[in-house]
Amino acid sequence: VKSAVLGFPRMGPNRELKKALEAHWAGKFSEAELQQAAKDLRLQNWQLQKSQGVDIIPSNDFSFYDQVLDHSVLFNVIPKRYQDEKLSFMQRYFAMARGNSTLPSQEMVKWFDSNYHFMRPEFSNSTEFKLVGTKPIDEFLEAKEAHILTRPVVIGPVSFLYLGKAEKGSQGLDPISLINKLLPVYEDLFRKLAAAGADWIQVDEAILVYDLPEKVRAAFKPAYERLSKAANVKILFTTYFGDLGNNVDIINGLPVAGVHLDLVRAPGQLGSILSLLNDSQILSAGVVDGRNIWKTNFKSAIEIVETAIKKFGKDRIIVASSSSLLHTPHTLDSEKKISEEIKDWFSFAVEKAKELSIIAKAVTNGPDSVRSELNNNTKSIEARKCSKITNDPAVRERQSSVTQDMHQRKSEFSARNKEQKQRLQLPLFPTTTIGSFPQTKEIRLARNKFRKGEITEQEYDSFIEKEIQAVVKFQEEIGLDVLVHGEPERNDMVQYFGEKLNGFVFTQNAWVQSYGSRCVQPPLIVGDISRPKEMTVKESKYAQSITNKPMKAMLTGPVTILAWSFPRDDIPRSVQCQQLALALRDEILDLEKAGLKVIQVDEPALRETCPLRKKDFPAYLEWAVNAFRLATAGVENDTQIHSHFCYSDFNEIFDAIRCLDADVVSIENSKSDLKLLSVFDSQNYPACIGPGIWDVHSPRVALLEEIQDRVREILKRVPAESLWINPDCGLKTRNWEETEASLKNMVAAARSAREEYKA
Ligand code: THG
Ligand code: ZN
Repeated sequence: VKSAVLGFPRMGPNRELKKALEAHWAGKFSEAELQQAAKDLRLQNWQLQKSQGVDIIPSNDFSFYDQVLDHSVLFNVIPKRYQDEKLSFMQRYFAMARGNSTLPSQEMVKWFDSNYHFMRPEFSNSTEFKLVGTKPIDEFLEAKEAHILTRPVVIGPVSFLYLGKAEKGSQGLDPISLINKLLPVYEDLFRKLAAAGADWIQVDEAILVYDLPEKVRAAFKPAYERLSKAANVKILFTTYFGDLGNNVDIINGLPVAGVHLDLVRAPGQLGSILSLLNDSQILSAGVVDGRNIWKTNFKSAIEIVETAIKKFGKDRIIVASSSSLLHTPHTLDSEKKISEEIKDWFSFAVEKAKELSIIAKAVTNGPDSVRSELNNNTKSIEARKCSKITNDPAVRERQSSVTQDMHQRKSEFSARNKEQKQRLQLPLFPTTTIGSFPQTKEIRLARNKFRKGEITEQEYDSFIEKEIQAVVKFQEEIGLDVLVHGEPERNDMVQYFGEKLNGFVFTQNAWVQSYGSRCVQPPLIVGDISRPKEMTVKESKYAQSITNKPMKAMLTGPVTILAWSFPRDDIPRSVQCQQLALALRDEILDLEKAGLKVIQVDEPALRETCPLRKKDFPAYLEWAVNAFRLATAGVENDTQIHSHFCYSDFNEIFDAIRCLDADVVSIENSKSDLKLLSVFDSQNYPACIGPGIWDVHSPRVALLEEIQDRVREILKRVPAESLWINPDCGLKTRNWEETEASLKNMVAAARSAREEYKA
């Protein structure tokens, strides 16, 4: 029985790729230097996996930015706007990824239910599929030169088309209709890989975990009939992130040499697949979690693999990671501050590679061949189960006493609205921002110095106070109505809370790629969650004390903290979410007590955490919405609760957003041509809305006329008394110059709208 990894994190142990990319973009690192750094990292990753004993190592899992973008470029799926330019290959690639001085980037979207983002392919009627460059072949040969025979990874043709969209100007085009034009290029690629010496190709058709239109489902069989005959190379038809559900019938009779299944998220599908595969097909059993950081329970993993072996025999089973390990941090070795007791519960990418080889040995040569590894694993698993750290009776007791009315504000919106108006005395079309202000070099530097102990707590606190003073003064001067403190003390909107809550462990170097060169350090939830003390009150209270304008306190909501952390796998997410909600409820009541009249609780991850199948939405939305309500509903009527949503197609979850019962909802909207607003319009949304007035993700300054036009358009859809005016997201990644210019225009537009409206 062989072991296999489906993909490895590509940033490097110390985010070497991020650093190389950002140096290159800054003009400090040539393209040749960048290519060399990438080559070194690839080799290092292959050798690392080999040294852990992995038999089947992936290639073409590397990417300078995103693997889906790589495929678009490889197949010449390059929208016209990027073709007209006289750009080099790499310049065009990075223009598609992140835009350049004249071109915006392609659309970036969430990869299934993960915190990874991919660049959405754009197809048009004139898309001419052909191979551009030889990346998968080059990387295969590069590994071969180092005496490592890899299994190249490619995105399957059906997923590639389905995850894409029609290019502007080709509206009405259904990408899936292009399949017959696309397949010859896949055939070409497979032939070239075979000629280079590949015996297997991992073809990822991850969309099989979605509810798919019949047309898309029907595309698989004919496509794989063709591809299986294209070249003398075996296809591993690869799915992950969930259950195939009704799509399992696609596997039946599919002419591929092997199938990979995610048996971590959906162990129950093993039986049905075993009966579907024919006598020569191979099963790759994904038993080591690619989406979380927990040590694999060898006993249960081996049991699953043994079940498969019983039916298929050892030669036809591969032990694999459930998905690519892209979503896990590089290695546990870098963590020097986590206590040994807790560290023993984790396994990051390198350690998972080792686990795979141990499981493979155990089932190939019998458990005695790895006896001490198995015994140690049992000990770790038992220790975690029994640990005082994981179980906090006080938290459980509090959860058991949660009542229905704790989810309910004291009065309904219309009554609250009156009291809030009375107390806040805001003008028509109140202006505000989403919370964060530019995170300057100085801020990052001070935070780092404090972290390293190079400045004292007093020095750091007074630095933060000065930053808050400056931001408050700035907002007063330009005339915003509801102010924020700017969040200079926060690194990341989730990591920050993870570092302050009991039940979490945070890491020094456990970075995971979010998009391009950007990474996040998800905190690890290890035990029952509680709040040892106030988390944000000091800064918000201080900020309110230096202004007469209402100050808005800023929190991340329970669903989003959970979504962007590594959750526990021993209790349901709904239980963890409720624990977070209770901790936040206390924080919110403390903020209210401290005099904050407006409190924003952001839930940008509400949509992405949705289950992959529609049938599972209602159960999820119920606990998610309840968590938000439990966190926020304790306040008085005249305390105004805001929430913010971004990166999401939230029309689909509109009912859930309404059920949050927030007083003001701000939404990222500026890119979507106001389409999103129509749903608020058509549903008679009861509360206040702040549709994003300009796109903060672009360095462009929003012009006064543009904002004015937008406000007029919005006023056709949103009642005047419900409208707030704000940017579409936090300003953390912008610089001060852009921020000041855009905000001044925004305030001016609000003022002129008030005049126009009166007239
Ligand atoms: N926090 C977390 N997850 C997220 C977001 C977030 N997922 C969705 C979205 N926002 C992703 N966006 C970003 C934006 C910026 C960065 C990461 C994700 C970022 N990271 C720094 C970097 O890589 O340079 C981190 C380094 C640092 O803190 O110094 O800028 O907001 N959890
Ligand atoms: Zn946002």
